[in-house]
Amino acid sequence: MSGKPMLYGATGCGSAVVEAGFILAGEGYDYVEASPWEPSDGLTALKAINPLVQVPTLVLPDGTVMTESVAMLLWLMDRHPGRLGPGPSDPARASFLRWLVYLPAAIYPMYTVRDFVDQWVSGEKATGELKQSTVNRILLCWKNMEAALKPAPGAWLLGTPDLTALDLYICMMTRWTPRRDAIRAVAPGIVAVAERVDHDPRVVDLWQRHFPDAYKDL
Ligand SMILES: N[C@@H](CCC(=O)N[C@@H](CS)C(=O)NCC(=O)O)C(=O)O
Repeated sequence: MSGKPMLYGATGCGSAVVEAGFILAGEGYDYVEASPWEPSDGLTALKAINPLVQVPTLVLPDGTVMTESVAMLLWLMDRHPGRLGPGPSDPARASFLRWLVYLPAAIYPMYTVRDFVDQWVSGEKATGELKQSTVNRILLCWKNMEAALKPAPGAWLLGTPDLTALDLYICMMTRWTPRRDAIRAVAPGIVAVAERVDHDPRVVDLWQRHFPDAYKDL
């Protein structure tokens, strides 16, 4: 053991935002690739610690297992006050928390359904309809967020001096189906912020590793 937290992740998956959080916080971590879609030693190890077999899963140096990307980001914020988002006394904190939870609570579960659609319904018609329904819901969620936040051009999502965990999440999640062009049609300001995060020098290599030009999700 290196004494660092061990992150179980997968290329192009939700673990990317946690890696970005570690980088922005300046905290070291070890990484195991454990794609839920491919047999591997990492996946076998993941199954032993997370019965839902989801990434990200984080094992802390004391052996504590964490699931839920937002919990990991908040854990990092606790350890690195002033990084990744407004602190408890900042007036922007309530809005930050609202949208920080909204992304994994309202949008991410749509991928739990669509990525393994055969677990929910069977038959070509039903699976096609359900997948389309998830896209409709994802777009509605982005549209609601855009209408509420009205992102200002050239700023981070909440107008904070530095980017926050919220900016990192939207950079990652707008890469997923139905992807940026479709999301831009309902949430142009959010996609503009995501594109700004793409080019942040602290995380540009990370995004390139997770989302190379050939990246395609399910
Ligand atoms: N609520 C979890 C969702 C994690 C999640 O759904 N991860 C996907 C990969 S992006 C996964 O592991 N899917 C496999 C499955 O749900 O069986 C979080 O925010 O971390």
